[in-house]
Amino acid sequence: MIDLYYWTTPNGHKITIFLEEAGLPYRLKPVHIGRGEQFDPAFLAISPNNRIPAIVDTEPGDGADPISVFESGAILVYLAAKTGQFLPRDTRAWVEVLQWLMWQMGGLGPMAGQNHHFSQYAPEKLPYAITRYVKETSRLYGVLNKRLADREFVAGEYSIADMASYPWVVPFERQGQDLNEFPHLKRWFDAIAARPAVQRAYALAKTINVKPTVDEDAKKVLFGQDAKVVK
Ligand SMILES: N[C@@H](CCC(=O)N[C@@H](CS)C(=O)NCC(=O)O)C(=O)O
Repeated sequence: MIDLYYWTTPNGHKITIFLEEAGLPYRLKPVHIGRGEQFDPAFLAISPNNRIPAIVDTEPGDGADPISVFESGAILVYLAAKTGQFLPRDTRAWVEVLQWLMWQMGGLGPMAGQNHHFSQYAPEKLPYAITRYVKETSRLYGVLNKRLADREFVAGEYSIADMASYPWVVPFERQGQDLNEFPHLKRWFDAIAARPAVQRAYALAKTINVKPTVDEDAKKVLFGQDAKVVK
């Protein structure tokens, strides 16, 4: 069984998409990050970076102790290895998927996250910061659009690279982006959105939370963290 420590955010959706696609049994363990549940010592023992998602695989297959994994990219790789799905074994196909997964983890996710922060949440409207991250998001959408011009999915067959990127494109309007400017990306986005497993993952999120995670109370919890929060 996979215990998924989860909230209804893009990095959380990546993992419910995988689990729904693979049909792997799992239990959701909601961690309300707007209320500070990510600082619970029991959660920090699993996820030392005080972020969701994290998983505990209670039956790792080797008969030994449960395995816990944090960082959404590492979780996707772990689950792909466990199930033999969505990450090919052949070296060339494997590295193709991994490099696009890392591109999402190091680029699209963090840049779109900063975009959300400065465009919507920062108490001051800082034009330099907003412009920087809206433009960087646009550049990254451009990279993905070009990549998708002559292929159906990001890297070979539908893979964990697609599952990682899709949830970060869902809030495109909040990121100041117009998908019509990126026709190949839009075609891919619509195809992923139509997948039954993806629809189940997003429907499941609605059973956990339908309110915006970042309300005024949550801002006090989420922003301005320093080393004290993990002591
Ligand atoms: N690189 C991490 C980022 C995870 C992350 O930023 N998670 C956010 C929600 S999407 C979170 O848990 N935030 C809690 C906090 O900021 O305290 C991953 O991909 O797993």
